[in-house]
Amino acid sequence: MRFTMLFILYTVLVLTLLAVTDTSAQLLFHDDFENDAINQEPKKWEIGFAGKTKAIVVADPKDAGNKVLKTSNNPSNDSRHDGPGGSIYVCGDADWTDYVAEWDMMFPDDFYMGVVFRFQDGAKFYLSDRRQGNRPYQFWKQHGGWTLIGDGAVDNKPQVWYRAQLTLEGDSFTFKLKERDDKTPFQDVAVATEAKDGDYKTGKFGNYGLVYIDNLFIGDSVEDLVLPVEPQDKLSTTWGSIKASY
Ligand SMILES: [Ca+2]
Repeated sequence: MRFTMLFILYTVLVLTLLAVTDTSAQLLFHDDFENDAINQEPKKWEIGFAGKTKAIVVADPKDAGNKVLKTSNNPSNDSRHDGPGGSIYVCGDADWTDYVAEWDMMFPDDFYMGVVFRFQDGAKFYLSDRRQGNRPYQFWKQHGGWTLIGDGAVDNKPQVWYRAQLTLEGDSFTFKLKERDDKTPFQDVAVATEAKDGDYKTGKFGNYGLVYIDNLFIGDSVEDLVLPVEPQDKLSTTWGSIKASY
């Protein structure tokens, strides 16, 4: 009996360890900028395209107690990488392929701006951006020039916090946008923009032009977009509940 009990405990422990160390689905990146200093560059990001602008962490224009990323210190029309030569800041790994990203985003004014993905260098990446008119939302491919690969629409206006979702699955890209306070799950939100393109398989995630970004989660699937419990805590919690049940 004693042996059986020990065997069960051992089996549970091994299974728990396997679950904790399972890397098949995971949160790949998270940043809420709360550990960054105001007016400094974000610590978890790097410069992907070195232009004339600087991304800095600032107080949220809508909530002074919250820190957010302001991706350029220049006005929006002086922050694009082509033309004026704005910088692109990126996060993540060069070998990232498919993932789901969700983040808060606010547009300072009615101009071109958004995010880049599968970023390889200043002339090889995909762009997801809003266009002028507070409605068009598109996917572009940068290859030294620009090719429009997806045309869509979603109502949006400046100075409002939105929650965005970008899903990458092989050569298929999907973008959704809703107001941040809207509790509708993304699975019930209409697709704003879709595109298919197979040229760039890997790359980092970053900004395009001047946007405000906060609460960025990137993971293998929607289920992974939560902050993990520390493995040690998970293990001791499991052990505690096992011991308490005997
Ligand atoms: Ca924040």
